[in-house]
Amino acid sequence: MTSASIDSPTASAMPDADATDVALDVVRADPLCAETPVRFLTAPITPAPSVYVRSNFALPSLDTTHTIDIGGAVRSPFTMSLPELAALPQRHVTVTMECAGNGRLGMDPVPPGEPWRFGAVSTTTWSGVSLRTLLERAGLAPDVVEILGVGADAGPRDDADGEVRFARSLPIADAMHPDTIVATHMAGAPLSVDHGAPTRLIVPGWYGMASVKWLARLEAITTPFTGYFQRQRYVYEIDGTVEPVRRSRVKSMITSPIDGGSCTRSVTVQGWAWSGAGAIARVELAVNDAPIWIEAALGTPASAYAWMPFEAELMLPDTPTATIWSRATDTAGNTQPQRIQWNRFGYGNNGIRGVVVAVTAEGRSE
Ligand SMILES: Nc1nc2c(c(=O)[nH]1)N[C@H]1C(S)=C(S)[C@@H](COP(=O)(O)O)O[C@H]1N2
Ligand SMILES: [Mo]
Repeated sequence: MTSASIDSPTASAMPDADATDVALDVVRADPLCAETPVRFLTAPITPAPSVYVRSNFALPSLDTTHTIDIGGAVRSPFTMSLPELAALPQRHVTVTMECAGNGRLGMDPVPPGEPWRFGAVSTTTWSGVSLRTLLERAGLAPDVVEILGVGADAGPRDDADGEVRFARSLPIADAMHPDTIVATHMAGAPLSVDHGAPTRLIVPGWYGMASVKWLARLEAITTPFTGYFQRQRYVYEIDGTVEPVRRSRVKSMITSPIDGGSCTRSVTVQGWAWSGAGAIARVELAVNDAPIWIEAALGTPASAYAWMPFEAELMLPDTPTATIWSRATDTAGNTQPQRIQWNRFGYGNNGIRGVVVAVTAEGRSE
């Protein structure tokens, strides 16, 4: 393990003394892009005001008269109002959602894009109606391959002509999964504007870009979508090849001790692991350059889509600082790589990461 790959900025790990009541670490003010501060990442369910926010364009202001159009290659297109949505059977899903750009600052060289550190990930409960219920009512044509979610937000982009609207597609199987929902609530309260009020998609297991906010239209399409956010952004672009970003890669994060903090040699290490490809099978920890991986104990996640808690007791070496690494493996057999293959826009950084701590000698006051 090289210390180069732990290049982890620790600004959020060392908040100002009076910053403890700040709910979010702002990455960009307008439109708001903000991370969950590390001190809130220890909670299994992220406090609602600290759920990360990522918006590409000026926020659309939609009110309670907002409706969703369901159309495209369907038997009976229709328009759904919010009261009609509220009258349908409600589903609740607790989901760990991560922005595909999370950890971009840990890549070398740092790719263009919002400068996310490691807090663009949160876990909360979303409530609404299964997307499937709406699609069944519309009646999909037999040749439908994807469902397109279109947001009410749009704006100019440097590398596109005219206005670009936020839109993202899902394969039929993911769209028809009962836990893919058209959500109206987060953590038991109506969605805030930042989180997509009055209604958005939630796609468990996928990076955040699939969960289209300010949902205006659902369209059944018979050829794969090729819009801006499917082919120019939220893509893994490597040596000219382009692959849309989809499910979340297996990843882990140590939340205690915190990066840049201190601890005694004998320390309880805790954190979270998650994957869009399956449950977490194993989390291992290592210290400094020792090629010895110690298996952590796994706990019980809040749901099948929520991050897995892990914990282990370690004895750190008698050195002033130590780096503690975590590495997760999912039940599909994916393990976090030492370092990801660099991609042009800096998505999907699930490379093994270490937290650097100052080691306080026991029995000695410093
Ligand atoms: N309409 C619309 N939906 C969107 C976005 C957006 O800019 N516009 N951003 C996406 C991205 S990149 C992420 S990571 C998630 C973030 O959801 P949150 O702001 O509720 O955390 O919303 C997704 N849905
Ligand atoms: Mo994102």
